Amino acid sequence: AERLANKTILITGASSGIGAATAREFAAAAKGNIKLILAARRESRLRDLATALNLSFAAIKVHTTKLDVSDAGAISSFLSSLPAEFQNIDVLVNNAGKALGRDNVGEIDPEDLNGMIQTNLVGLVNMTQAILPILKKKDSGDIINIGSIAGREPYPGGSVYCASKAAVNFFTDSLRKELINTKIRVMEVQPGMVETEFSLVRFHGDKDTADNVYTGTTPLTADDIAELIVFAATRKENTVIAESLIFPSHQAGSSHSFRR
Ligand code: NDP
Ligand code: 8X3
Repeated sequence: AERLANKTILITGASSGIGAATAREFAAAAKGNIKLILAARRESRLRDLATALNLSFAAIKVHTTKLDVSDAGAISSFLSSLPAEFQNIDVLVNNAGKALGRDNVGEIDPEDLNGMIQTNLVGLVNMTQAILPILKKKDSGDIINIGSIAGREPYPGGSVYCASKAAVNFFTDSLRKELINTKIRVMEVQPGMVETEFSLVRFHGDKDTADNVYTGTTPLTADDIAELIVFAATRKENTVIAESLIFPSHQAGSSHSFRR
């Protein structure tokens, strides 16, 4: 709790799943002694989460903001419209992301292609570039990017999503090296299967297909990932949890491909 006291944490994609759980976990770990900036496109969900957090923690300060990370212009106006007491960001959790479709190459919808790359890669890069000057100025802070097993082990029907997450991995690694002479920590959490709205989004709202992804398995919950993110952010400053791959106990990889 002391290591988080009075810190300002910015979480993208905080309206659902891992992002929302991470907001709750930071609040609990800091016993409310924290400032949270919650960003996503669905602002009413952010407001509901802020209301719940304010009810649970007397001291907490929560700022919610509608932000589409794939819109470069929106990122700069987001920063300039931050209330003064939220401007000194200490931790950026680049969580906003998605898979769109499970189509093989040749059948990928250009809108899905664009949606994944603009959010998972371009949005993450633009957010990082926007916040980095704040961290550099005080020579401290954390950037925690959400990658995926999909960025380490690609699978059929996931080419673009997997490529976007592999790009997150290489971007993260490059940035960590670029910042080696600073006290800024750059970290990546790579979840395996987590039950969130991820599959509902991937299958464009088809609930049956989305639910089927988890049938017969015991996926991780968003809270499990949130615990790891907050663990990484609360290590002593000599420690960088650079890359952590996290599976539910029934999973050991992404998929096997054989010609039979
Ligand atoms: P959810 O769909 O539950 O949450 C995704 C979040 O991202 C939502 O809050 C959504 O909010 C936000 N988001 C999507 N597009 C944008 C955008 N353009 N701008 C701002 N926010 C956006 O899924 P998860 O919680 O599972 O996903 C979180 C991260 O975890 C993603 O990066 C995903 O790739 C990664 N991941 C997930 C795994 C899983 O199995 N669930 C496994 C490995 C990685 P809104 O729609 O309101 O904008
Ligand atoms: C999400 C995990 O394997 O469904 O990143 O692509 S997977």
